[in-house]
Amino acid sequence: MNVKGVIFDLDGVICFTDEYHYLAWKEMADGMGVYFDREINNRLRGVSRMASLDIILERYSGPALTDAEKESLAAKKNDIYRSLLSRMSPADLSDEVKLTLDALRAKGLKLAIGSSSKNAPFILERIGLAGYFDAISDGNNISRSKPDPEVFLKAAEFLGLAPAECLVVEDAIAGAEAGHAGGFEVACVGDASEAKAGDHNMSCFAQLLEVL
Ligand code: B16
Ligand code: MG
Repeated sequence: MNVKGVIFDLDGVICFTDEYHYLAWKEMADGMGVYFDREINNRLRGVSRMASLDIILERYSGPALTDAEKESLAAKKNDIYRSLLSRMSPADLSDEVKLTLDALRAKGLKLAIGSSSKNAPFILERIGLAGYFDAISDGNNISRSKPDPEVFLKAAEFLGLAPAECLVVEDAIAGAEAGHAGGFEVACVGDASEAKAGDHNMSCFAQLLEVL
């Protein structure tokens, strides 16, 4: 592989905010009497905020909600989520991830974030990685969510590289699909690796040093 850049998904790859997403959606769903559990939460991985709300509302049986009401529910969840995120600190960045990132950079690779999250800059700041990446493409600069490849295509563009020159690293099946749809080679960890959704299905993040 002639890789010049690596594009990392954020949640589930660089750090783990699943539990905070779960707690925030749970509080919102409980408030409206809608059943929500961790199994449903697993379906939200890599999925945009509004698409996540639609999945949660599959269990809702009240009067039809207007777009404004849905926006307000998503905003309520996001307020709870951000107050939980503010508890994060550089201790939430593992040594394995930080040392691997540093080693990839030392090989001369450009490093970018490709995340569906509109909270990506805040999360990076909390874990001590503000200003670390060469480019950030996130939920604030895209109009279509994974499995659409837009977020990764923008990340490659921001790096000044072609998709064929970049490796995408993902934990979600929708994210691996997005990478392939954009013409990227994909390395997976977590759920996506177990489902063998990547070209490289790794057992840990540090295995990237064997792939690259
Ligand atoms: P927000 P990633 C994704 O981040 C999360 O996996 C997903 O659960 C979340 O709904 C989505 O970001 C949007 O997040 O509400 O913060 O904009 O995995 O693409 O880094
Ligand atoms: Mg993810």
